[in-house]
Amino acid sequence: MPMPDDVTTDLLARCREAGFALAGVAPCLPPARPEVLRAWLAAGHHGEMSYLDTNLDALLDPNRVLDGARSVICVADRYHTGLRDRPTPPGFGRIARYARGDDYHRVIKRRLIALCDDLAAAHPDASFRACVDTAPLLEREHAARAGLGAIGKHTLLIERGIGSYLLLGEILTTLDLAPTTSSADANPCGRCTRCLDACPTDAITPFAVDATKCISYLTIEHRGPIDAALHEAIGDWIFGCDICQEVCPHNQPTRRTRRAGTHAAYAPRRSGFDLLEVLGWDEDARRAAFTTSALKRAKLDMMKRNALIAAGNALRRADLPALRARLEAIAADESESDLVRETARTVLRMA
Ligand code: B12
Ligand code: SF4
Ligand code: SF4
Repeated sequence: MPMPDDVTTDLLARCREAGFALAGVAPCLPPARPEVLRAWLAAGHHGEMSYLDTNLDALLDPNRVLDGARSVICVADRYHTGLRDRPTPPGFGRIARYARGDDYHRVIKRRLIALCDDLAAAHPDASFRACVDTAPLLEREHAARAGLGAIGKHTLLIERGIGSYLLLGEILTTLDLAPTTSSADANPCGRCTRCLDACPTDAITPFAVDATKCISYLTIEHRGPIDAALHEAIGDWIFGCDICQEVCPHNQPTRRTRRAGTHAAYAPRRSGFDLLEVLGWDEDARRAAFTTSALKRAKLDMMKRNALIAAGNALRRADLPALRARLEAIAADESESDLVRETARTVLRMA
């Protein structure tokens, strides 16, 4: 027997007080399409993200994430209104919008833990686990089941009137809460294929992304050299990519989306970096530039690799002697890592 509706109503009010743009409750169920997940992994579309493979049992059974879990309290922060970036000068590298303000893992987790503490005081026999991103949980599917939005062809959760610039978090609990209305069966796309057409690396097939082709994966997760055939498609992105979201009709700014607002913690500090600055970083400079930001996931040599690729793309479009000279110096610098030096040489051969 689920708990009375007013427990859920009170909980959702607390989520809103905690500043979440969206909140809902779903029954804690295994994925509806386990065969899709298995096939995605079997095809190697997760690349080096081996944690997805090694945690397959937990992805297929959320009870392995929290023993006896009956419900998932799902929340979302909105981090961007959809306004376009101002044009940037050649030699500038862009970062994805979710990483332009404070690190969402910390911003969301902190508030979820406070909610867990409140809930544990009111329900001492129940268990709670706060999750943001890193737990083996198909977050978008739980969020759709809790009515926070529906999954688009680019695989991201979209809420009508707000869009997909959302970051998700959950509380798994042994409480049997009354669920909110699911939106898991809604199709937000119809016949639209804009994200598939715009993805520069053809990483998207409807409702699936081959991570090994995705610029987000290549620039943030992949640690080795990036296939030269993909360099040009990476354009000026040096951390993540927003193209499939930029083109989505649900993310185009309207009076309603602008009114919906975003959480203050994600107010952008910058939209990217001058490539010469990144190429001159040492570890201390990287750390200083990345404080409290989700950017810290990329190691120094990965950031330099990404900046070199973006520099190569800039050099093909504009005459930038200082940038070219820097690339030549890096290619000859024995103190740089093999990854950085080799990327500089590859880029110069193509520029
Ligand atoms: C691994 C990962 C990635 C990988 C792989 C992306 C992917 N699409 O899976 C990479 C590094 C590429 C990536 C990139 C990004 N990510 Co990411 N990522 C994750 C992570 C950690 C796990 C995702 C996962 O399990 N993938 C495995 C695949 C197989 O899962 P799936 O696509 O959901 O597969 C299911 C569906 O395909 C479904 N399905 C199959 N057929 C059909 C048919 C229909 C009709 C429907 C509806 C569903 C459906 O069934 C499958 C099996 O259950 C989640 C956090 C989490 N724990 O969930 C964040 C997460 C998905 N990422 C997020 C973000 C913000 C991004 C980026 C936008 C960041 C950026 N700007 O660079 C990009 C977007 C790229 C994109 N288009 O996906 C957010 C998304 C928020 C949202 N609005 O949905 C999440 C939820 C993190 C968070 N806590 O907020 N990410
Ligand atoms: S994030 Fe960029 S590369 Fe990845 S699927 Fe979207 S458009 Fe393609
Ligand atoms: S761009 Fe079109 S197809 Fe892609 S997610 Fe948005 S609505 Fe769906």
